[in-house]
Amino acid sequence: NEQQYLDLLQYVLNQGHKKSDRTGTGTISTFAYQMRFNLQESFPILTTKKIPFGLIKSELLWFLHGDTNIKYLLEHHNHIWDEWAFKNYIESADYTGPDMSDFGRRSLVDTDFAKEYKVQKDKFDQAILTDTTFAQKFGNLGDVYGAQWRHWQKRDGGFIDQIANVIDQIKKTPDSRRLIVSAWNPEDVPTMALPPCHTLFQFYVNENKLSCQLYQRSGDLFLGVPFNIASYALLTHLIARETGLEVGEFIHTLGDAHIYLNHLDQVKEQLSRKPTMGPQLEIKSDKSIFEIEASDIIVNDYNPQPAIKAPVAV
Ligand code: THF
Repeated sequence: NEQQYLDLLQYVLNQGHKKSDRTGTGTISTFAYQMRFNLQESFPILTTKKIPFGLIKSELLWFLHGDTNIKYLLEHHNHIWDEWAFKNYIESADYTGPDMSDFGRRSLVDTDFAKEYKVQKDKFDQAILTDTTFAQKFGNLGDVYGAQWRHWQKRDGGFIDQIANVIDQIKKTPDSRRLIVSAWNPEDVPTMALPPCHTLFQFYVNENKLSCQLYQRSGDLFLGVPFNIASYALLTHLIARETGLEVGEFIHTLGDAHIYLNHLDQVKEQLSRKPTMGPQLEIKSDKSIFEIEASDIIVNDYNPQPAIKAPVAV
């Protein structure tokens, strides 16, 4: 299972071409790649570096609740979406602190700036956590995943709950070829903090087993993709449990599959490691998919090698 991910890293190192990107960091990139993970065997969370599963759980539950405000994530000590909210804040008229433009790149090359950035960012996080009005104004990322999954806005003023609908369809018409959830809403893309990277997913039922394929338009192979694999594997488990099915496969299809140029040393370090046996997922609750809590979900026998730190491109 995990070897496929390592093969992808090696493939992009070998075949990737240099490509500039939105964030100005630069990448090596290839187009179109597919991996298949058998969810019956083990839970696909990497063992060649430590992946913080707690962050994956709180992010997925945040999506499933239809929440788009980083306040919930901060309450669960999850900071993976902070930068995008912080960016909206410093570009607004309400921000009066020191110049924070281009903070992602500057904090990597300028240690004084990095200190100041940390001060401003901690202040921002505290304000989100303690000031409800501030959180409503600046914690919201726009109509990102949670909004499209649970309340896709309709022309007539109503909304569509794609997750509830797809669960219902899997139960009633498991052979359907329309078991699809789309996060890509062309009308909303221009106003989103970040247009969805995981664009669309489809379920498939065979021999009482539920499989899921994700189409991801853009994949940050070192930081994001290991999260995305584990996250969609968990989602498949949760939907299977909700519909009374076993798990089948998770198929991950990538569009622009890239390694950021400032992740190359980390990738080489990871490729020097050997994967070990994957863990097993356990869900210790009979609460519904919308009520389940992070503490109900655990991975057993997860013995990863040490984490490998890398900066995230904003
Ligand atoms: N933007 C970019 N450039 N890459 C992404 O992977 C990405 N995401 C989400 C939105 N925008 C993105 C955010 N997901 C980490 C992991 C996932 C993220 C963002 C950041 C990260 O830094 N992971 C660290 C651990 C972090 C921690 O411990 O706090 C790691 O080592 O894995 C793709 O969905």
